[in-house]
Amino acid sequence: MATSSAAAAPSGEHRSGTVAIVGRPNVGKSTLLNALVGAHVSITSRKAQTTRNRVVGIRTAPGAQLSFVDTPGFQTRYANALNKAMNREVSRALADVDAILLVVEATGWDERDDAMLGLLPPAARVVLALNKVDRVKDRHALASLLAACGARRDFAALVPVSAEKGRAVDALAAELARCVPEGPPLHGPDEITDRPERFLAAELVREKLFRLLGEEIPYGTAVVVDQFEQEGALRRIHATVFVDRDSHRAMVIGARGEMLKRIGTEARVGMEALFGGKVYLELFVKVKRGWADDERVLRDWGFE
Ligand SMILES: Nc1nc2c(ncn2[C@@H]2O[C@H](COP(=O)(O)OP(=O)(O)OP(=O)(O)O)[C@@H](O)[C@H]2O)c(=O)[nH]1
Ligand SMILES: [Mg+2]
Repeated sequence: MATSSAAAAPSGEHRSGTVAIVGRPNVGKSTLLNALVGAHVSITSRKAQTTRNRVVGIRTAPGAQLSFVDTPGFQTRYANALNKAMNREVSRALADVDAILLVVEATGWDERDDAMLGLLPPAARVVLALNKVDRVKDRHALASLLAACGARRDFAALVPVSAEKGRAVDALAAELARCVPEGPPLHGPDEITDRPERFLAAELVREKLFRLLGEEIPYGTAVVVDQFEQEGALRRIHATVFVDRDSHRAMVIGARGEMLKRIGTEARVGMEALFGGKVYLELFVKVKRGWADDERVLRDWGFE
């Protein structure tokens, strides 16, 4: 076990592998993935359960290429079909990876972290990231948390990080690189995700719904891209926001359409930054009652 020391792979040796990022909701898994990759490939918000599908982000650095699988936060509180599909994504992501990055908050171990820890295969190589260390003022508390975490499992490394401030992210990547096998890079240096732009576009709309709407409504929304056309450097995208109730439709649209306009503008800015080209985005809002508990609809929308 080691705390954050940032040694690069020995010269001449290249490592390559897959790392699943897991943890309870809202600990900063997606923010950490984006910091590791250096691009906003996975959406984030201050609300729990933002991520719904696995998203792979690829980090290419001298000596190592790591494919990170971001996953939904593992939780046992809600049990509709969508939540069950989200937990299945977590279990699936744990199979066939070279290492696991378990994320907890540096402000303290939570009993909900135990549920996640219990799912990790006993033989897996697990690195523990204690994220949001920027919020910890008491160094002694952090030291005793590190000791307590070390007693819970034989972690390959324990690394206090701040995904948001970019603190110790390279050191964390170096620890993870040690956990994956030697091998050549499997992706080109410009490849940063396995997900198509169509998926990323829908996700960026969903991110703005999570960030801009109240506490309840985002959980009843889903986004489907109906049309995605590229004309030179311009992408023309039509997407539908599905909501669970009529009253939610009115909230998403807002007075004089102001809310929908803001969601559209912010999503478009995010897409233009990620895709590196101009985007024309048109959004529609439709009601589909009970979609989050409808297995058939969920399958149509890409949940397995
Ligand atoms: N202060 C602080 N906040 C952070 C840090 N990393 C993430 N956050 C915040 O924590 C919140 C949750 O971040 P996400 O990356 O969406 O968390 P997640 O674990 O992917 O959440 P789910 O997908 O919902 O499970 C956001 O408001 C982030 O800005 C950090 O290092 N420091
Ligand atoms: Mg997430």
